[in-house]
Amino acid sequence: MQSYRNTSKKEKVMLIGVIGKPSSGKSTLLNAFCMTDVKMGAYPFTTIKANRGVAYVTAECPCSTLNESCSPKTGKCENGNRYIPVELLDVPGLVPGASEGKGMGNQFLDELRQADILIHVLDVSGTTDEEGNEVPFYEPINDIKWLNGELSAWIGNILFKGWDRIGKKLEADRTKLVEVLNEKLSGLGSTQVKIKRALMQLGLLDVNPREWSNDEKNQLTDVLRDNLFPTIIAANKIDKTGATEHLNKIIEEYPDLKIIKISGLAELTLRKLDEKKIIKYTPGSNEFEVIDHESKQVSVASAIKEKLLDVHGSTGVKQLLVTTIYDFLELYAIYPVEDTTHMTDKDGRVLPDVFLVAKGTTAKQFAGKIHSDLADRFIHAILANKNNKRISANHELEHLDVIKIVSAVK
Ligand SMILES: Nc1nc2c(ncn2[C@@H]2O[C@H](COP(=O)(O)OP(=O)(O)O)[C@@H](O)[C@H]2O)c(=O)[nH]1
Ligand SMILES: [Mg+2]
Repeated sequence: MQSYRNTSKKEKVMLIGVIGKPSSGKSTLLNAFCMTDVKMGAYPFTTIKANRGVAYVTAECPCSTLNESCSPKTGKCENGNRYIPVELLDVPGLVPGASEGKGMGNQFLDELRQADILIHVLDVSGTTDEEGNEVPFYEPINDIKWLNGELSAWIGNILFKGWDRIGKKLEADRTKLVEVLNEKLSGLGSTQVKIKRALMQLGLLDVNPREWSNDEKNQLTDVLRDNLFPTIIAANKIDKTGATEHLNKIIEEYPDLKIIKISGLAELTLRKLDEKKIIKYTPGSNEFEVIDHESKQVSVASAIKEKLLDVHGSTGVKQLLVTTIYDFLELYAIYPVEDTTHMTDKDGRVLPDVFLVAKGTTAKQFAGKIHSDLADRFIHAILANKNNKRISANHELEHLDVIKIVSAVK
């Protein structure tokens, strides 16, 4: 019997695509997200590539139950809070007509393929039109409608390309329906389960595909869009006059949307003032401490406090990330170790790794994420945070579990 010897395989970092019309505030939000008060680990300070950045979502660190501090390979641990990296992708150039090649067209849509989830940065101030031009009045709810329409059109173009020919083939052999549709959308992260679920939801599984109406085809692309590209709305520029009224209208019309109100600019400004040691600001907080009372910029921070923090409770930016990861994606933070007593890897490093995995992930599936063959040789696992309880392959892991996988010798 042998337990796994290392956890060095680089875990797949969650990728969040940040979309929205020009001037909605994508780059500002990305900058705010990716500014941290400590320069950390393996990642450079702000953006990795021109339009990519790393932000950190926090989780309780089990090291607080030990007498020793941990040594994270990525991120950091502060006051018992582990900072887990997630990647952000700023996707510019989305305008009405993008699915037909307008703006940056399909080039931008293609960038989205890699994203696990989308954040739609929506300018709820109502002062920029759909192309980002300043206007006296604009209804932000329109942006949700046309943007969803563009994503659907893009998916529909892929799905129904060459449909006449495919429809004929499928008519001859209907058992291939799910497989064929899945193949078409495999580049967008589809699975047969997702396709089948969408077809069942619309009652299309048993209908001859050649007889699907245009309405039914549109419904299918809409359902697939929501499945393949789950989206959370960041109602941005909430600091501006009139923004709350626009936001309320949106919530009334779309009560099921996931919306978080934010001010990316206020967050970026506070983080910059913190970096300059003018104030001490903790992201997510509704207040800050003034350090340099002489600085003229204190008045900028005070205005943000009065107009935003006191009214809305925070800038919303930290909450946006936390909600996206834990409530919306329902991810759990899992810590793999080798030695359950000391919670270390084979080199004696305390809690070096943490993985964000989907709720429902079993011990064996988790083993597969560490080493491709570890799942095959899986015998059982041990939960260091639960009195070394022994668990079997199908045991579903819980948030903050500390797990040792025990596997057969190769
Ligand atoms: N008042 C206010 N302005 C913002 C906010 N976020 C971004 N902006 C401004 O909106 C403009 C466009 O922002 P930018 O991040 O470049 O938008 P992008 O084109 O979506 O990347 C800039 O002038 C920003 O300062 C916000 O939360 N409040
Ligand atoms: Mg930009």
